[in-house]
Amino acid sequence: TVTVASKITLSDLQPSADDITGDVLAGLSATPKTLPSKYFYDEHGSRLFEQITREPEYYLTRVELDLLEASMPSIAEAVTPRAHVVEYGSGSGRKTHLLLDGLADPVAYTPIEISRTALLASVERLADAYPDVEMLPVCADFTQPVPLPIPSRGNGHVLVFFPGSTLGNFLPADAERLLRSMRETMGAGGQALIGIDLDKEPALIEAAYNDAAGVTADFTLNLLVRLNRDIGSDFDVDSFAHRAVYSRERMRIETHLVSLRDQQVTVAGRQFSFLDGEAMEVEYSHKYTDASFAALAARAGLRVIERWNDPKGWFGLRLLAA
Ligand code: AVJ
Repeated sequence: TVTVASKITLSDLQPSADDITGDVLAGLSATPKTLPSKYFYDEHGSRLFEQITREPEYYLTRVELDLLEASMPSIAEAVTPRAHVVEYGSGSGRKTHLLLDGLADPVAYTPIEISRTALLASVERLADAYPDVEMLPVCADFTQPVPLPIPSRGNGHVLVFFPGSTLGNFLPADAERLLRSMRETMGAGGQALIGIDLDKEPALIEAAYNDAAGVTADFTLNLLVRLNRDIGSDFDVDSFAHRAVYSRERMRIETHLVSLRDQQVTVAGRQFSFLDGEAMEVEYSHKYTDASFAALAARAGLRVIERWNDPKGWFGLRLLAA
């Protein structure tokens, strides 16, 4: 544990460095080929995602912010007072502000984030705004159970905050595993507030992942740019195209990079052939119904104790307890 600035105590659980090359070689050897979406978020990718959230078609962030703001009084009533707020990911700050402003007397704030730079930047901003909230950032991988630092004002009840429908990026079995880890991190009497994008008219969902300005396409293709830079692969970025289609049956956006010609790609001295039209899987964004989310939570040993949906039923917040 190190004191980074007054009032900020970092727990550094040193997540093992990502083996990008290993993950990419494994993904390209699979049928169909896949690449992990977690590698979208280099510096440029994170900026492109922020830009996506401002595109007119990408309703998720706007609807969730409005829902959180409108529901905050009712959320504050349902959450056990004097919460130790534990956010999965460091967030853009706006949702965190709404939550910390609206809760009754939160004692501590712990973002859990794998990037130390993003983690420290976010708590340094928040420390000034919330002098009475102890900042206890943890550098770790939140898909594993995380031992939490104990606030100096006492071991309050934990409220895990996982907004943005980021859960939707995980395959159902992985989402279940993540929720199980969350249940352990929450501990006895803990709660979790989770944002989920809800199933709706496919055209609306597909538009959100195919914005007219092409920001989402740039975001997807940036994965190849960053791999070329960071692991020395030679993807010809102009010979791939972004494609995002909603599968009603699986209730998820399936994002692919489609090869625009027969071509070879070399990664770490190994060659991979792509056929013209071959689609490589790069991201899933699962959507939920009330029933499908409650069932997922139940498989992880969690119960939905309160729910809030926006007036159009596009996006939901769920309060879970063990
Ligand atoms: C940040 C994971 C919530 O899946 O909607 C946005 C990422 N991908 N557009 C999502 C994303 C394409 C986003 N999450």
